[in-house]
Amino acid sequence: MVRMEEISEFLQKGRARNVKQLVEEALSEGTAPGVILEEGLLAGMGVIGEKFKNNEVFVPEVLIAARALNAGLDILRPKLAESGVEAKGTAVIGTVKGDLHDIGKNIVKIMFEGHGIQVVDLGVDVSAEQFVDAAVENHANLICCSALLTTTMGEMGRVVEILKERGLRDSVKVMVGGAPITQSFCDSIGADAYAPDAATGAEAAIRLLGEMEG
Ligand code: B1M
Repeated sequence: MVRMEEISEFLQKGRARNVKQLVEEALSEGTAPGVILEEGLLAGMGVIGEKFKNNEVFVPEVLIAARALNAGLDILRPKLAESGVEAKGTAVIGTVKGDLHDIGKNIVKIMFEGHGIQVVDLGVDVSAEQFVDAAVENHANLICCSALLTTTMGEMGRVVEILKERGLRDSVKVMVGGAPITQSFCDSIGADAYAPDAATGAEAAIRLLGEMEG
């Protein structure tokens, strides 16, 4: 019988092939897809997220673990759909207009997916209008903006303004992050959350999505 801890441990070591094999085995033994997701894959990614936050692992380890997560998710995704396990919400993510830095944004995306949030990745150089349009198109509850340049962070305030102009402010939350962003900047533009790192960002996203449900 495959133990969920084994899946979690192989994921943390970035062993994609082992993760894939164990997920297949666990499914064939009759373990529920939701259990494999929560107690195997997401538990393992949670450990990586915590270690990344504490500087115990770095970008390469996160990317390798993410590859293993995806190998497991590829097997699990159709089974999850069949068994009715729903994503915890949808987030639109991107790096703001004029800014091409995407390493941090990609890690935030990984951590979100590791927490069971569906992510629509708009890439880099994304205008405020594009963020809002994509949120509407994808029925997203959360817009996540990353900025690495002091010259581009102003675009985040535009996202909040456009949501207000379109009467969407109550239905879409806004999270901001990136090296030059601070809590006081977040407060000054009226965004809903700031996170200093990807793991904290994923936790904040779960909290915001929960607030919207309740
Ligand atoms: Co650029 N760059 N860069 N750069 N670059 C910085 C940001 C800079 C601080 C370097 C410096 O001068 N010391 C400086 C900005 C200065 C400022 O504005 N105050 C700078 C500059 C000036 C520039 C150019 C203008 C240089 C030039 O051409 N003259 C140019 C701009 C291009 C553009 O965007 N239009 C430029 C270009 C580049 C490269 C293309 C060479 C490359 C980017 C490659 C890529 O991303 N694909 C690059 C890089 C790599 C950096 C540094 C060295 C590293 C950034 C990085 O990836 N960090 C950076 C210096 C530095 O930060 N030490 C620098 C690792 C990453 C994991 O961290 O992105 O902070 P970070 O993400 C973290 C958190 O911030 C948080 O979670 C992540 C993981 O925990 N987070 C969020 C991020 N987004 C979040 C969103 C959230 C929540 C959390 O919620 C929505």
